[in-house]
Amino acid sequence: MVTMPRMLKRRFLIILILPLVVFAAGVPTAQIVRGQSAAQESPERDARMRWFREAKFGLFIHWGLYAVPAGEWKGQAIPGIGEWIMNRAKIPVKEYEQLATQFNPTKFNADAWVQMAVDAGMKYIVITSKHHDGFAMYGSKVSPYNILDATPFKRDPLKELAAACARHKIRLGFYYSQAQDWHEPNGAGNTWDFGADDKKDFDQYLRGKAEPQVRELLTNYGPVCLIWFDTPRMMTAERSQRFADLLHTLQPQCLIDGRLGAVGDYRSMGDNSIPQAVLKEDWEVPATLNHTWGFKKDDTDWKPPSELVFKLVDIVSKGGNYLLNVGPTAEGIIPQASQDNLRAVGRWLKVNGEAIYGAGTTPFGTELGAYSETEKDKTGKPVFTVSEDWRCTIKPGKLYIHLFRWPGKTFELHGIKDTVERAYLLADPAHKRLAIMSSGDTVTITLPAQPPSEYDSVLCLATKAAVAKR
Ligand code: FHN
Repeated sequence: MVTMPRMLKRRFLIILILPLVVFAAGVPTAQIVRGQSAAQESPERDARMRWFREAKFGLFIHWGLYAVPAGEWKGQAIPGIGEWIMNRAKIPVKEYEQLATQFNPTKFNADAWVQMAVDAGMKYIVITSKHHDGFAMYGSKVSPYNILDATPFKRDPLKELAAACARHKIRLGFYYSQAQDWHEPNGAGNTWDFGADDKKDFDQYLRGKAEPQVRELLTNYGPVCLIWFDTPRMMTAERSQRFADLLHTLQPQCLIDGRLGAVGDYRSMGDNSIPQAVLKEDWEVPATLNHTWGFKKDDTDWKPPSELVFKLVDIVSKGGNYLLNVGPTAEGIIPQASQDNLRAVGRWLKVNGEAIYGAGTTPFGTELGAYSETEKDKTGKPVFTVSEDWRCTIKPGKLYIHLFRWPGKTFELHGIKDTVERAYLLADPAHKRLAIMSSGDTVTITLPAQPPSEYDSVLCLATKAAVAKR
């Protein structure tokens, strides 16, 4: 039997009510870029953020010339993430550029990629339009170093993806490396060809390439749900504002991630870094399925669907979005294991999606884990041990208890006195009522002998009082 340590009902209420009080403040967003803090919430921002808050699960795609070497350069395996091979192996621009002549992803099928995202239950797609290597994966008039002009492929995959996304009614966003551009003498990052960054005319690069390319992306590809900027080296507030102004002018609904250089529309967590507690602001965690973003032929250490489902639920219960990456090959194929594992998540979501899309954060918190009283990390701080028994997401009038470990005959929950009217498992198509016993602020639900779902069996508790949605 899983029991939750007792907690104060007052704390429960404060957690539910506080976001409503703060969001109601409606402070205008006249700050640099667009404010993301709850104190800056306005009806306009609320409307703009709505789809993102509902979506919860997105597909990240890292695809570029780096898929050709796939982690190996001149017969040597290059350690680190695949899309950094140019930097890690200090490949001169003149040599790296040659990869374009070999890049011919004839197996690329935009509809198949989008269909996979749909099957996985993902609600938005973010693809690299230009990564740090400086190569544009779309037909750019700003620089000939792009897939349409420099490869034998001679197609614009972003155009094809935009059309496929429109057909499948899924949102599309673009990753754009605004600061690092290892192909350009004045872009940040390439010190092996062009010397130290502080000697470069960075604004010349920004104005001459990055800003006009972002303009192209916001002009030629229909509605763009977000621009995913990254690694904001040398990005002052003024430089960031220039990009933000472009977005505001060309596509005011388009969101800015948290890595532009000044405050964006939401917070981007570190790669694969899930916070320990609920965060009230909007946030997203970019994450890998193995250990690389761009395709690497040697990296086959795939996270199993059980781990992906746990992470998705964990993230949603803390108020975030999960942007999960695939790294397609140079032929244009998403690795089969990535496809299989994502589709397994999608099958779970088909049954249990009600507890994910648009769901609010846990009103509890004790189920997330605890700081060790004895163990310390290198800096002397207590180690946080993540607990993986259960999580909770909410909707008005519903508590969804995600059971990752089947607790046995009963599940006991404390601190929700007299509120549960009905209990059933989402995986049971008949939603057969489960027996409920209430005693004080403890509710005990009688469960069947076996969990109905392989990864996470969701127990829905319908409550009398409507529970506030975040
Ligand atoms: O340097 C990049 C990396 O290649 C990858 O794109 C990730 C995705 O979040 N972002 C940067 C590192 O944080």
